[in-house]
Amino acid sequence: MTLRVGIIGAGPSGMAQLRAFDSASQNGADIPEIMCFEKQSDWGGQWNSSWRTGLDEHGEPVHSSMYRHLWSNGPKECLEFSDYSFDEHFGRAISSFPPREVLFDYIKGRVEKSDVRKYVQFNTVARHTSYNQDTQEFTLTVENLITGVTTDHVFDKLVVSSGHFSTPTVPEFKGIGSFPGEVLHAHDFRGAERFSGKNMLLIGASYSAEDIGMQAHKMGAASITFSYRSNPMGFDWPENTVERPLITEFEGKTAHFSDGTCGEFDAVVLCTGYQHKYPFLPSDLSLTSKNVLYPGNLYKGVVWQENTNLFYLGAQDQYYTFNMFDAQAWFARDVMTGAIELPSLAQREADIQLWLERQAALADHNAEADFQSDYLRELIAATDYPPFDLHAVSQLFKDWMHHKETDILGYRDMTHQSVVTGTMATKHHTRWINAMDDSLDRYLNGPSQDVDTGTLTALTSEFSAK
Ligand code: FAD
Ligand code: NA7
Repeated sequence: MTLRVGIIGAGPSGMAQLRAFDSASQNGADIPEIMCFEKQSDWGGQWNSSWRTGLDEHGEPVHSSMYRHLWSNGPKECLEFSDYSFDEHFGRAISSFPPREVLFDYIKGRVEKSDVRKYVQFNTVARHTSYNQDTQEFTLTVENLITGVTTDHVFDKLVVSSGHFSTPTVPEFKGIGSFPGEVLHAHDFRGAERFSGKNMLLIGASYSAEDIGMQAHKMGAASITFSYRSNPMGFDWPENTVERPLITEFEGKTAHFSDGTCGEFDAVVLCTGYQHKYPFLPSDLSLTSKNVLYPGNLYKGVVWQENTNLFYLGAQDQYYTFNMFDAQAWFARDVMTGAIELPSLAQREADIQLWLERQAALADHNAEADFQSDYLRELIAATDYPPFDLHAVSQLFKDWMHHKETDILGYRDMTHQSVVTGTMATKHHTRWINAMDDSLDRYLNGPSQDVDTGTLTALTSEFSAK
């Protein structure tokens, strides 16, 4: 009987799974019966961002946490597909840190070359899953969000690729309920323009805090204060930016910090991360984890330990992204088809423990990048995913982190070399701090295009600052 594969989510991870089967079929392999369910009306996951906050047009939680003026926060050379280069997609060299729409275009380009879109049911949300031990089958209930009709589908293998940066972690702080200004979580942040002239407080000390803080700076915020729980980010911030330890309480507009200092603020952004949340899975199949590089209970970070018919893609914290999802999808595919034979439960557990011990000993960000490179090395060695120089990518990560340390506002102006094609990125026509139009058109075609009056002010500042 033909293998029946269900995929939940058509973001970069789900798209990688579709591409993995597509690639095998091009090499002559039988393709399983595949059904992919995507609750949004298009694929791309986080990269298919929305202006909406809270609930979408169907009353479902808005998925994407991305926002206007989001530019890649790592070099594109660290995430390049090894079977579909940036050169192939754009037909020329581009810069190392493109904006969201450009990367969205890139990930769509690969899957649009094949006909895998036919496997995806859009506007369709996974609601419920059960597993029958006797028949070893999953029954997945999905709802068509346009018609409201639910249907059941039976699968031999189930791939969870629904992402884990959508359900915000929202801690409580004494007095925050009486704060008279705006309070929002990073998930609902859509752009910093309205924070021009404001005193901003950002709680958290990771990617979202750093980027939203510097977006606010770019858009003219009066001051930015970061509040950290564990460690400060420690970058060489612009003059209007400081880091303070955790808030003890709010009193009106005033926030008090644990070092005894305080400040008055106009708006608070909780950059306090996200929860793993799989409301369509029973608890015995549902991953519970913090945002870490190696969640427990997943063999090779992919195969559910107690039920090897279940696979998770992209469940890790991410240095690598698109190419890691590929490595995982190729691995999951080969386990599903039997091309990779799984070791015993005990051997798998021993393997997981080794990775967890190594994770616990990671000393710094450089070691974390090496750790994830080693993880990819193992996965890629097990499949026919085109290998690439992981040592070189690890070095790119380290260079990038060093650039951030030396110039937090300028690291996106640096250029890096592709390990897939050897192409050196071009210097972008506009420095990130001055780039006020993040569209694909402007990115590719530069400042020579016609300017409408609505964008004239912003563009003038771009030109004059170059
Ligand atoms: P997602 O992109 O989250 O996609 C999951 C998909 O599953 C979505 O399409 C969603 O609609 C769907 N889905 C969810 N639940 C259901 C359901 N019940 N039924 C049906 N469908 C469902 N990575 C980078 O490489 N560079 C960056 O600069 C970068 N910036 C980021 C900035 C932000 C603010 C965030 C949140 C993430 C960023 N990332 C970045 C990481 C990003 O998460 C990954 O690049 C990538 O999008 C993860 O892909 P995914 O498919 O695993 O998950
Ligand atoms: P991360 O990277 O998971 O970071 C979450 C941050 O929030 C981290 O600094 C946490 O501090 C902090 N946090 C969590 N809970 C609290 C409480 N209760 N109080 C104070 N601080 C808290 O999430 P991000 O949103 O920054 O990034 C996620 C992805 O989005 C990433 O892939 C980017 O590419 C974009 P900790 O250090 O744990 O003490």
